Amino acid sequence: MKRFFLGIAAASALGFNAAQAETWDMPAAYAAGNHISKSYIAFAEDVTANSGGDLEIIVHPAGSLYAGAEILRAVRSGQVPIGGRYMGAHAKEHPIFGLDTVPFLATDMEQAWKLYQASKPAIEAALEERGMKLLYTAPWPAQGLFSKTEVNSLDDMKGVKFRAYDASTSRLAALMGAVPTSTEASEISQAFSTGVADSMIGSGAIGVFQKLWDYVDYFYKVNAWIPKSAVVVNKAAFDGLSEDTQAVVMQAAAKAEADVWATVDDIAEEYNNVLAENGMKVLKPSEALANGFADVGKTMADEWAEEAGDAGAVVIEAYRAN
Ligand code: PCA
Repeated sequence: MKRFFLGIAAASALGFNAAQAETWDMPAAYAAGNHISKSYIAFAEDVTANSGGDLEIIVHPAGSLYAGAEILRAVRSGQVPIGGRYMGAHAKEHPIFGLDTVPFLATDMEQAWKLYQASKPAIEAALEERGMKLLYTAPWPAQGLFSKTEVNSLDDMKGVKFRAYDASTSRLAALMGAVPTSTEASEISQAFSTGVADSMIGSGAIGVFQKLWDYVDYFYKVNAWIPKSAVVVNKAAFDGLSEDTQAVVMQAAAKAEADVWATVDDIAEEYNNVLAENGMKVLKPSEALANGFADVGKTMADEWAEEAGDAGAVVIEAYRAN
């Protein structure tokens, strides 16, 4: 009997089984050590361990396989079966992808989770139209302002060189009168060391892993928005898995999602502590600065609503109702 089972195991290891063992490369844009990449790695290890060798997922962080801007297209076209990507950067393809980058709509994790739940059906539908499936999302800490010089109000941002990472942060720069330049997170050091950027919006996560203390002295906790990165899979690749392996993937995704949402607040605080330990001034924004951001936020919320139309209004309503 034992020998019989071993025989089957050997046969499937040699590829005689219908569902063959697969290895999936998973590109990701951000540093290996940050909480988003770590979540992907835990998810990948979970799938690899629990699929009985049917599916191994290997995460390639820091843009080493594809740059952030290319990841969604690579998954969509099937160049890679799976990827992790900052969702807000795709707002031009569908406004729902950018809802979580509308300033001040959700400013703590509880609100961010509600916003996610309210928008999830629309996000899933937009991905499905593009041949992809949402596995889970991982939140970034709330976004704050990094600056070389002290910023007491938005007047201090006029003409300042500002690193943007998507259309929303470019728009924010324009509304502040700053001068945007777009770079991947992996190119932040280069942008600041060559004087292309003197300020940026981001989270402590980026501040820590790009060692922003080498370039800037101030981090203002504006809590402007809580963006998410999404783990998405090519639909055909997912459908090609056995039912058992699909279930393993979905379970690992649910676990990774629960874990990262439950721990992000503590992690965010640790990141801010590391910034301070390295000499940065981690501050609450002045009232004038907070008000300035609130005004810009209103403009951007109106612009999003116009762009997203009735479908967007339904999502906002669902969010507010909870
Ligand atoms: N920083 C990312 C996106 C989210 C965040 O906090 C970036 O700077 O590219």
